[in-house]
Amino acid sequence: MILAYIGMGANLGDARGTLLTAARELSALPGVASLVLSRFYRSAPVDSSGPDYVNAVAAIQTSLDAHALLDRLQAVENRHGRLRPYRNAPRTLDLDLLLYGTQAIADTRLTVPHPRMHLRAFVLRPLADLAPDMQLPQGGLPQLIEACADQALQVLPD
Ligand code: PH2
Ligand code: MG
Ligand code: MG
Repeated sequence: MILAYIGMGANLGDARGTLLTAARELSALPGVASLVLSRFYRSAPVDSSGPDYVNAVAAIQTSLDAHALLDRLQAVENRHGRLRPYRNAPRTLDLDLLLYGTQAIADTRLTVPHPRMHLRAFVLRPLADLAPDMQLPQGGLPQLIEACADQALQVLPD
């Protein structure tokens, strides 16, 4: 089994409800054994426009290989009405494979670790809920979070 981290985001529709439903769907996938969800965070869109985002991170144990997992994530996105009209367009659901064990993958479909995750507090803060001592290639989470431009994240109450 591999420990993988999934970045979850939405800024259209019932964003929080969609993330909760998507987390349940991920945990029910064949080849996914457990799922732990971070807190939920609200923040303004980064490099984008539209309503505020709700973001979270899920940690899963999986026997799926990275590309099969990516296929499943995209199928869940599509089931929630995800459209891709242009880069960083507002979206009903975004599921990004952030980390797949300790593997580094770079091909036409997938780059892991996610190439921008170390720059985004909306990823790092929920990630730190689950793995506060995690080291990324660029450094530890508290130090990376401090250096992020998107500091104004609001923790949503449970
Ligand atoms: N995702 C993006 C672009 N900008 N901003 C926030 N706050 N949260 C996101 O999830 C997000 C974003 C592209 O995936
Ligand atoms: Mg994304
Ligand atoms: Mg994405």
